[in-house]
Amino acid sequence: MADRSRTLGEFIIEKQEEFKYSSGELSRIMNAIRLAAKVVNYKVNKAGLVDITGAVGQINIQGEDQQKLDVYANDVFIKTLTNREIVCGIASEENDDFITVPGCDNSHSNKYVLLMDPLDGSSNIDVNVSVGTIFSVYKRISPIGSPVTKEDFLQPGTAQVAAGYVIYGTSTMLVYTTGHGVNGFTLNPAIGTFYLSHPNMTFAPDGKIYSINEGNYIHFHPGIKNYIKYCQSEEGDRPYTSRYIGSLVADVHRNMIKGGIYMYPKSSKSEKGKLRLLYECNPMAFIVEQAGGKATDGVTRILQLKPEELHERVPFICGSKNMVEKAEEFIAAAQNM
Ligand code: AHM
Ligand code: MG
Repeated sequence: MADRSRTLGEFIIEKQEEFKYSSGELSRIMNAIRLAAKVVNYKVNKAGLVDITGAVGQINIQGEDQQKLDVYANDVFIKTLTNREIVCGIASEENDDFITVPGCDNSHSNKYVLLMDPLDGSSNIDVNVSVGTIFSVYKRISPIGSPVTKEDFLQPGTAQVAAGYVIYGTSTMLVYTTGHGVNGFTLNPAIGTFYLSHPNMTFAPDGKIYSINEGNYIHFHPGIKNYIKYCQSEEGDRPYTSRYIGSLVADVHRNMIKGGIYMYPKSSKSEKGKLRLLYECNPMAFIVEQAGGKATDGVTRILQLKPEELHERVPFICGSKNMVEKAEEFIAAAQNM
């Protein structure tokens, strides 16, 4: 049963007490994300009302510079985290290079770096479809008190300390894990408070939904084509139905609640798929695994991939365990042909 009386703020404090030697740093990061999410949510909800969806650099009617919402969200998350000096570095899908938080080499001794996609699926904003923020947190590997290095950000997903997403949908939710299961909080917009609405979220081992951009079918490799045909075939009374929003957070969130598989595989057009390992795949894979699901590039577990570049892309398949394993079987069979 959902415990609707518990707020996210209370939950963060309770969980901190469970970690024996916790310094409260991770709790402060979660609190900053909670705050930034509310600011972005406010703007996303107004997107249809004010002329904010224009291109960067355009001047609006008040003579102010217009900002695209993804740029706005990026600024909000970066400023919220840097002003509070609670991380030592940030890497964002919106920035070419990582950011060193001022003071991390002298005035503060923070140990975490944060990676994020501040507004994923932003091409959906103009048509009033759900978008999301995705984040993940790692402990730096370079010495505390020195400037952060690229290696702090290029850690495998297994090293994540926390990961989560915010979905700006029919209601706004913050879903996150610190490696002890997945919990979801829904924002009550009237009072600006997130409440624990989805405790212990889990992927059913089987599901009915497959989510993939079938417009790319002709470019898919045989294993994926065969898996799609398997899902569509009536043989064995297969129950599958297709749902694809084109917004990773929304597609995975729906599949986690209802059971299903999400796929952005490689294709002859893009051998590495589309999604970014560090900002999209690793955090979603951590959440999916913590909810009992599976996440793979088709062959290898996503969380075990060793990142080489900040913005690298990987094929991504995640969701209900048995469905992902079936897709992997088709991929392996086609490779051995
Ligand atoms: P973005 O980071 O530029 O927003 O792209 C990521 C998005 C995902 O949210 C979504 O699953 C995918 O791109 C959809 O891509 P496509 O339109 O090729 O199906
Ligand atoms: Mg993205």
